[in-house]
Amino acid sequence: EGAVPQEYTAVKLRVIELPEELKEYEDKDLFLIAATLRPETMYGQTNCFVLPDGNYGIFKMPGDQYFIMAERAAKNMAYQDLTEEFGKYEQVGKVKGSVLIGTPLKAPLSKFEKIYTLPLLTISMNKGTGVVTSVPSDSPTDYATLMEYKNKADVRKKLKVEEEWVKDYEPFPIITIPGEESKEEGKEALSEPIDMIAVDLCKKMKIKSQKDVKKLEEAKDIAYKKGFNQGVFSYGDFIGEKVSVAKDKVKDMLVETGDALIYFE
Ligand code: A2H
Repeated sequence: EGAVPQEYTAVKLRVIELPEELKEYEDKDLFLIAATLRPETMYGQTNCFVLPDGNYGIFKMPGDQYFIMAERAAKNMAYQDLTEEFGKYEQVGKVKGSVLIGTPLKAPLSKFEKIYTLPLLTISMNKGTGVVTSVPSDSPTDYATLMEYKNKADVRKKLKVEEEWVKDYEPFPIITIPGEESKEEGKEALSEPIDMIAVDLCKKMKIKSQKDVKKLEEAKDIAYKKGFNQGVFSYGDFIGEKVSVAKDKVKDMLVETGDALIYFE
């Protein structure tokens, strides 16, 4: 943890079919809580990630809602006035990440009615909520991981991912990086527009797996900076607006509809 607090948007992905182990939550409002730095990309969600070996807690939150996330996050939320009583949180259960794999969710703003929970082996349980929502068009890690599950039967088998959970899900453009026109009359453009920065980078850098951590680290930085500084929405409620300007509008909208909360750590 650095000296400067990082602002995350904690996005609520509703559990729409319970795994056997969680049947007692049948008539409850139960959510996986994903921490993101890019709330404006939520239109592009195709799946959600958890760490199979991760220990998650189930926490009772105000309004009779139940959040699945790392206990660390619940504790932090307690000191940000997000729980029933300041400084306190109520844990009602626990669940291993592996139990959540394959769980269908309803993700706010996603164009898909239903997305699935998949494994991601590079999740740190000491950051955010330990749950990562996946936007393969704009996050290189998300793209590399989803494509690996779509294309490699052996990886699916090893990580217990069913083809059913990935086969109908493709990244789609939500943010365009405009091309650069030449200043000189009649000269060809300096660069072409890019409609899915993460896809572009993974292809150019030949990233093929969630295990290519070194390259992914580099790609992640480029995607993040370009998306924020140059990106323009091509999908959703703010088409044509710059990401740097409208990012907060999407974030505020998610908070106002009760689909997300602001969380610092
Ligand atoms: B981001 P930082 Cl479109 N372990 O959200 C590993 N990764 C985690 C995590 C954890 N415990 N908690 C959150 N993250 C991911 C969207 C996104 C993200 C896009 C592009 C880039 C990007 C959709 N996935 O992150 O270490 C989450 O993925 C690249 C910076 O705090 C979160 O934002 O900088 C980001 O990493 C937080 O990483």
